[in-house]
Amino acid sequence: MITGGDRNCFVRRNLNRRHRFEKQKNVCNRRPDVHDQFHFTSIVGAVTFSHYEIATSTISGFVTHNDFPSNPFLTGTLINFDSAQHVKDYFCVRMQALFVPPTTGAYIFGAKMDDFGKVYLSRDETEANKQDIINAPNPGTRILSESKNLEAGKRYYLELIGCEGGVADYFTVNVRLPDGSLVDPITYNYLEPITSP
Ligand SMILES: [Ca+2]
Repeated sequence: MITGGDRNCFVRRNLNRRHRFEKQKNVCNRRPDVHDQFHFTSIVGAVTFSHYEIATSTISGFVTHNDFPSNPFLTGTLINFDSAQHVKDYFCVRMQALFVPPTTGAYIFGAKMDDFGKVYLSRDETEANKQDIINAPNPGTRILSESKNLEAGKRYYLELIGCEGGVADYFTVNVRLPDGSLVDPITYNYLEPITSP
């Protein structure tokens, strides 16, 4: 169903792979070239995802825009810290969740972003204490954070912001655990939802 006038539309889609069943609710200002690309799920994921129709070549152009952060073009939740690929050109995204370490030790975060973006980690579950740990000005390569000593079971606010210009687009965050294994992307079993948008 298409309704007009409300840009704060909430889209949640059920993508049941077994039955190839797809259900879509409450779609506002629907633009098929955008909405059909997102992997939203009826299972409420831990990652709050927001898409902004903002064309910019810098992060500062994104975070100082009038639509950021409270007026996204659409929002939804994702199971993993991984956006859709090849959505469209000229947009920005924000992904937020709480990272919960399974063990105490040293963690190294990584990101793959096209065109560019930043990853923030807080020392606790609040956004107010976030610091940027990854700044990726160019697409393609996996950019690593410094090693972070984290406590098992504690909640750490984790955020990605990024923007796409043209051609390919993807935004994903991964992590190397203290035992050396790589979780790419960070999956739902290491994440909890943020407590406030
Ligand atoms: Ca691109």
